[in-house]
Amino acid sequence: SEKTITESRTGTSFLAVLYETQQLVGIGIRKKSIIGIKNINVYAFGIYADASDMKEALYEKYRPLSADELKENKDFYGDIMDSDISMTVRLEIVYGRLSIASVRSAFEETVGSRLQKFSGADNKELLQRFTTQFKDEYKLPRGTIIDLSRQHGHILQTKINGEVVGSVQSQLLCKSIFDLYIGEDPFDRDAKQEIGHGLASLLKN
Ligand code: DAO
Ligand code: DAO
Ligand code: DAO
Repeated sequence: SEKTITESRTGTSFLAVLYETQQLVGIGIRKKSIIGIKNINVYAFGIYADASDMKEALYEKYRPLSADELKENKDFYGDIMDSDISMTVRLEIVYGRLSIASVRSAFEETVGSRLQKFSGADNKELLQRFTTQFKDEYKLPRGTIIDLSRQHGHILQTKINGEVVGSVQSQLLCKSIFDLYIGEDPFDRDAKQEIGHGLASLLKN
């Protein structure tokens, strides 16, 4: 059977390798605080990257730095987000009562703020055109797996439980998605450390 690694706080397991060439570099949790309830764990996430793409894009530039130095280097994360290295964020839903309305508003808030930050424009119309496709009757029960994969050419492909639900070609969108996990204000800071270490090791090994 295929090798998996378990996120201990949620008990979620992640495959060590995805799409044949992408290796798991770290796991984290997306939490959300709600008034009256404490922090809820919404989903666990795993970040995957292709080592040969990493080397091709960044080996020369970062040759002088050690893995430990890279992990603390802001440009290193920025270059990974800007590049078109094959990477995936796999989300596994752990919160059992997630409504589409809340996914829509979270998406507009979190991804929307990054689109704004990186482009200086609010892209509101574009975002809403996208999020209104999330129909209220869709269900995202506990255990649902969503893959957000960047493919060559800055194409972001979204899959739900293995089924492709859409592809968008946009460097800005890809960067905005990865920024949620490895940017300056990530959802899970400890996970970012682990992911940074994993990405640096892929480049150096
Ligand atoms: O359903 O009102 C609620 C509470 C849950 C809020 C969670 C929001 C975060 C959603 C992001 C999920 C993306 C798949
Ligand atoms: O955690 O705030 C966040 C945003 C994560 C991006 C989630 C994209 C989910 C797209 C799901 C479509 C559901 C119909
Ligand atoms: O590059 O011009 C641009 C802006 C892109 C914004 C697109 C928003 C669509 C959101 C798709 C999310 C897929 C998870």
